Amino acid sequence: MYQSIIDALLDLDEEKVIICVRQALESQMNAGDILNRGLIAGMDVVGDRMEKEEMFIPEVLKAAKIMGAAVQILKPLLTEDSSSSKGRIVIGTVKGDLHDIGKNLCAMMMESAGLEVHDLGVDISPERFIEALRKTDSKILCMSALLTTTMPMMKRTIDALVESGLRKTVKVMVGGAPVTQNYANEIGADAYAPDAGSAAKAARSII
Ligand code: B1M
Repeated sequence: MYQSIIDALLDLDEEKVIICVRQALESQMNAGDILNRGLIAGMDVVGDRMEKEEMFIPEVLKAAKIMGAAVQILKPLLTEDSSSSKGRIVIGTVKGDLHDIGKNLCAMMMESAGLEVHDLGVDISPERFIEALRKTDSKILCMSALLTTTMPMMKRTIDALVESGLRKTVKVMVGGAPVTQNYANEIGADAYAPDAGSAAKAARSII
């Protein structure tokens, strides 16, 4: 079943992906497994094909759109019900980077963990992160980066946070495919999470 989701995603067949996801749910498969072993595994193959120039940007965008539609079906099953907010966070993809699927998953899992999430979107400059932290009085800054070339923006944002005086009161969490615990330590982040589920848990434990 996971393979049919991957195949349909690679065929860019939205209808078939949706049907496969629904069928997987009907046969009692776990929503987290459908996400990780079907949709995310499929996007990994899309990435490999993109690297080998077997798939091009418009096709990758279409795959990302299909993934987004499928995640909407899984969303109620991936998230717990949360009535009261247990803290505020600001999240965004760093400046120069337009990847948002993983960041959106993090935001979704954090919301479901009871956090008030201020999602700024993609291509967010250090100044915009700082402005949002001030405006919302959030105590956690979450940054996502998918490109090795945009990872240094995380450090630039932390430096700007220090300059603004906010670093003493704001904890910083970083993540995204090329980001590692070592990199997080190197740039002085407080936390690193490899996936959306652990990002939500880490944010909760920081709060
Ligand atoms: Co881009 N892209 N892309 N792309 N793209 C990658 C990242 C790449 C690895 C593909 C490849 O070559 N194999 C490669 C990066 C190489 C590198 O830097 N080492 C790449 C490249 C090169 C590029 C362009 C430069 C291509 C070009 O123009 N020539 C360009 C850059 C544009 C820009 O950002 N300025 C580009 C463009 C795009 C699209 C716009 C077409 C599209 C993005 C659409 C969108 O996001 N709305 C796209 C896509 C879809 C991908 C791949 C195929 C899939 C990414 C994805 O959504 N994965 C990707 C290949 C890959 O990752 N295998 C690739 C699924 C998602 C759920 O995973 O985002 O990793 P991910 O999130 C995970 C974890 O990382 C974690 O949680 C999630 C799982 O639960 N996580 C966090 C994420 N953020 C977190 C934050 C946290 C904690 C955890 O705390 C705060």
